[in-house]
Amino acid sequence: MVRNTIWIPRRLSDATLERAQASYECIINWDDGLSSADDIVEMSAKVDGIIPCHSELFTAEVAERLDPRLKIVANHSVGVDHCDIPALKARGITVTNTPDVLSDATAEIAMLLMLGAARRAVEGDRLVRTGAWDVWSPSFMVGKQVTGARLGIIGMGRVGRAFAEKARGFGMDVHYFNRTRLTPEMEQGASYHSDIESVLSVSDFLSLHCPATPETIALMNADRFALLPDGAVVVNTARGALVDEAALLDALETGKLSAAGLDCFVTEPGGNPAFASHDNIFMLPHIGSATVQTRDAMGFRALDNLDAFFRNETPKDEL
Ligand code: 8YV
Repeated sequence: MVRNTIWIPRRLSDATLERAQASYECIINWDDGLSSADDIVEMSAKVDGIIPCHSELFTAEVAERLDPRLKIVANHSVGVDHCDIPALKARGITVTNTPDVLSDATAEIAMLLMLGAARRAVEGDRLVRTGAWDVWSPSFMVGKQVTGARLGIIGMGRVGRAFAEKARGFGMDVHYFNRTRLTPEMEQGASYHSDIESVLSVSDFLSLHCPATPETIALMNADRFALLPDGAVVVNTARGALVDEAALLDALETGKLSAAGLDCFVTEPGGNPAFASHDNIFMLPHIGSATVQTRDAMGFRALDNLDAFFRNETPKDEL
């Protein structure tokens, strides 16, 4: 039987690559470097499917130029803002993602960022690491406590709900905004707010968990930061584009916000150099889903989608 050929443009987990090679002719980018629009177009003539990460950009311009051989873009990500889905569909290309399997890992990183930002992890780590820790006092490095505080979540999808569950374990009072209200079973006691402004007004801590779409770009702008309680902490593990980074810096510099925890940035890789001098910004390089278990699960979910597609079935995660 002729095996389908797929392109894997990033170094996915070993288990994923092993399974992929058992089922497909694989072209693997062992170097793990980024692919340009021209690279993607060139590869599309050689393969039936691609498993890209969020780092491979399938813009409308790329979609237009893709070779008709390419039939499926089986993303190794839950976010699909790197894909122009209508443009890909217009070319008859099936697009899938990997929901569910990364929710806990991403929620863990949100928790790490929230605690690290609230308890001044950057500053404390530097003090000890550099040998500059030469004093202790009860008024030293005092932070903000999460236990009993109000947590606002924008976007109560799978990751938002996983984070809410973990936050309840810390005794937080969970509030949320979502386009539609959840069922009581899914709410688990969280208070629903029908508009973003209302949830902001009660968010001692705010965590963003919505996708980047034209409607959510710069969702957190100067006007919205102003609505948060004084000294709020903002956490973003979703997409950098949700935050107006200049407005965030402003809010930190005026003391409106006490701290921020960020795993994603408008510019990636790289981040925002203007953040570097602010010890009250706890930053990670987009590693929300980077655990062994979750990387395997993401790779397997993308392969499940490919396998279904090539069996002429509808992939579970077709968008
Ligand atoms: C991934 C992500 O690290 O799934 C997403 O949307 O942003 C991250 O979990 C990345 O996309 C891997 O491809």
